[in-house]
Amino acid sequence: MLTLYNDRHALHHGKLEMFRGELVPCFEVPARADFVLQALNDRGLGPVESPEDFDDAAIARVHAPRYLDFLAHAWDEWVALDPANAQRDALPSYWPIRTFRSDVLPASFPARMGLFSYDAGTPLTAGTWEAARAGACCALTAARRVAKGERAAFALTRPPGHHAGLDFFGGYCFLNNAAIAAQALRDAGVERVAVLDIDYHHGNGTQAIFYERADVHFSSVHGDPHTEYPYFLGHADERGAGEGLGFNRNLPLARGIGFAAWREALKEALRGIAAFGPGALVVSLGLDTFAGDPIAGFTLATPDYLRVGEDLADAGLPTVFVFEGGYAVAEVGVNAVNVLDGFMQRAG
Ligand code: Q9C
Ligand code: ZN
Repeated sequence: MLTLYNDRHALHHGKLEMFRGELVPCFEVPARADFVLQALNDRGLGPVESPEDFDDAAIARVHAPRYLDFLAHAWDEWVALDPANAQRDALPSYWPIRTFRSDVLPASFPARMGLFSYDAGTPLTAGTWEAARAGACCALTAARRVAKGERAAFALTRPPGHHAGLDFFGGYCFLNNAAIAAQALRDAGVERVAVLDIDYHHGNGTQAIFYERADVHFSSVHGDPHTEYPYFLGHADERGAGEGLGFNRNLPLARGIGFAAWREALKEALRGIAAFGPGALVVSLGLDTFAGDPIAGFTLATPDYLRVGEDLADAGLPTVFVFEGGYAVAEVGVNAVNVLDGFMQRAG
């Protein structure tokens, strides 16, 4: 399978995230993508190519201008607060929750960190903008190649994207690569695009971006938000709104379930996607459904990912894969490549 590899991903390298009252080492580390690239090479599942460059307009099809402007300058503003900040990552501490205003842009940088985020687990670092921007270009290149007739393409990039919304970061995500790819497919003339999110965590950002639209269907199989991150979105009764009513589908599953139950939910999601009749599919490929994942709760095993790839190929759609979560670092490469390998073997 054609892979587009963002070789600038390691410019985003968070040190610490807030977890249960203390700062702990980040789970979302550069080695994750390195292991996937290694596994691709080991399997001989090439070619691996460099992304093309795109201007900000393609990214601004999904994200708000004031948010992109904030991200582009955030690190410089952080260091301007205190030169010693160059040695530590920026994390938010103040959020405009219900009853506060979010229409007035604060002059204070810490206030804007909160305005444009929703958790304290997503450090912003010196190279975050460059890495994330190159990641969006990676997803855009994958979408362009699929729009031009490639059966499938894999955007291998980090930081991940599916928790990032129109104007917020969180869940280790800054730019929503899957949403950017889906919008690019629409803009290339594909009338209906489906996004299927199989990361352990609900893709709240992607859902929100397309929630009122009938041209992009979003389906997600994930840990039940009653107990699992991101907690405040991803319930089964979220079906879309306005023109988008009926084009959003959540299949939350209890923590601890195994592959058989998970696969039934995947097949149910694929039936809904088939009924939608899309011209292309974007897969938010999280591998944190793996039994060994340190921050998630499903129990998929490494060979199961071959079956996942086969099921996705059976949808018969031009497909863009976008790398999302998966924190069992030593296994994430083989698990990801099993999906892609299973897909290509089935697709022929
Ligand atoms: N200390 C993605 O998989 N924190 N994001 C959970 C762990 C947030 C996951 C608690 C998890 C975000 C792309
Ligand atoms: Zn995840």
